[in-house]
Amino acid sequence: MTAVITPEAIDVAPRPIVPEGARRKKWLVIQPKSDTPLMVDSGKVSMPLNLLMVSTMAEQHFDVEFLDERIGDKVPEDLSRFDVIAMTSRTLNAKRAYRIGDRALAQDKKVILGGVHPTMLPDEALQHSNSVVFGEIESIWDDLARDIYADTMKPLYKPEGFKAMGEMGQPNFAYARSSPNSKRYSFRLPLLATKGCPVGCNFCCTPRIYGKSFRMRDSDRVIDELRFHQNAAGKPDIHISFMDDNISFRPKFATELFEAMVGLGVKWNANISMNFLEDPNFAILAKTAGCEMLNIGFESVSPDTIKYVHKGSNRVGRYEDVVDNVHKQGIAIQGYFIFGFDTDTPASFQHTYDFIMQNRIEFPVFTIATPFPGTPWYEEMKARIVQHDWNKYDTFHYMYEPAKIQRDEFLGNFIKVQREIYSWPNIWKRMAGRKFDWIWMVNIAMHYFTRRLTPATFL
Ligand code: B12
Ligand code: SF4
Repeated sequence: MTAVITPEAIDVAPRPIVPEGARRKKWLVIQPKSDTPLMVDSGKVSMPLNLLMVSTMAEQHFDVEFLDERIGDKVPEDLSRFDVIAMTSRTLNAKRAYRIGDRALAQDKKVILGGVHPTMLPDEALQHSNSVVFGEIESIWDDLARDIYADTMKPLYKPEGFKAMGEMGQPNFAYARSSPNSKRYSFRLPLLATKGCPVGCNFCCTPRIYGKSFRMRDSDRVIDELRFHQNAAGKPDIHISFMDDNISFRPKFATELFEAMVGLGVKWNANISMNFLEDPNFAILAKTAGCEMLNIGFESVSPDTIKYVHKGSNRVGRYEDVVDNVHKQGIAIQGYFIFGFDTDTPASFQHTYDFIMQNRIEFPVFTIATPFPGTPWYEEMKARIVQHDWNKYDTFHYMYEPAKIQRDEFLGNFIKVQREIYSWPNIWKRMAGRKFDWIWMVNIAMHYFTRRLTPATFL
């Protein structure tokens, strides 16, 4: 039997979000700084695209004030001007977000926590807030906004499904730019073309938040946003950091996007999984589209470790071809390397060193394997973790004793490999022939930073 849909059923008007005649409520949106002892938030920081998106959603129905503690903005002691305090949090700034949350609750404010850490541990986050948003705000927005006005906020907002990216608006950068401290933001503007990464590495939070989904914006909308930034800057050569988890997961989309970017004059960098770079044409196209650096998670040069972390997109046997394809186009590589998995041995440090030096990786980043709560790997490692202070979940702290390396040897080698890679002669060897630019400056800063490291730095 065919269901009959009456015109009345179609005409039912949705409940308005702001009740007629109601006062517009006021949000304070906060990017908390982290209290990690390392230099994660030092120097220039990138504009928090997540909170710009949150503020852009919120401004539809609320007045919004925005502040970023990382650049020196101060959270007022007295929060009486606000109705809602909305914060984002990763694990490394969760304690700070919770402290602010407690203070706001004590002043009878509504507190909303979102971002990776509250998504992973909503019960913990709820002890310091009224509501936790699982994943992205866009997919639950109408319910949350309506409930705030109706004073019926739920403890958890979890989307049934994800909203198409085409329906998401362009973030309003005025929130970040209006701060008197905005000069502490990097000149690289954050931009999003896709969301999700179905590769499924066991240490990564992304698959837990977005599952196997991978969504893309219309490439035309991305181009519009780039043009918007060019117009605002009054020049074509702006610098963009794509915040995508993995911009190339659908090569057809990435190809279409990069082709549309050719000739725009924008310089950019992006996270990319390396299997797409096995095809030399991909790097050629990326270069023509303005790419100056690719952020590649090599993670390890050991096939056993790659298998252990379920990183199906990395084939160790193809690493050198990938690097070669990228370097032939003059694109620099920020290469991520993780130490401390159970598959690692003391020799892993030497192997990694050899790979980096032989392939002249311009900007290697060394981190310590960190089981983030909510990931499948955290469950596996939980009983062995010796570090329980969230402030230290910044991927630079010692978390547990790896199966084949004892702690002091591990930390000694972790320092040694960094010092050697960033020694003057080795910087010179890796960078020779490259014109002096910001990647040189990073190497110089890393030289001095690595001289200061001691085992205690990582405990
Ligand atoms: C791009 C990126 C970076 C960039 C930019 C960071 C920045 N300024 O935002 C750079 C390279 C600088 C970076 C650095 C680091 N990163 Co990072 N990064 C990412 C990545 C790939 C995307 C983040 C992003 O901007 N996405 C786009 C925005 C629009 O989406 P979103 O962040 O998910 O925000 C949405 C929702 O979360 C929600 N939401 C967020 N906040 C709030 C708040 C409220 C109130 C509400 C309602 C909703 C809400 O709505 C938002 C809009 O849709 C994520 C992976 C991921 N998917 O989260 C890792 C990720 C966040 N990074 C991670 C890590 C570990 C780091 C580093 C520690 C790495 C390192 N050793 O240097 C540093 C820490 C820097 C710092 N001080 O925080 C981890 C964090 C894990 C954890 N549990 O904390 C992630 C999850 C990757 C992983 N390994 O799983 N990162
Ligand atoms: S490839 Fe990168 S973004 Fe994708 S699941 Fe693995 S670590 Fe996460």
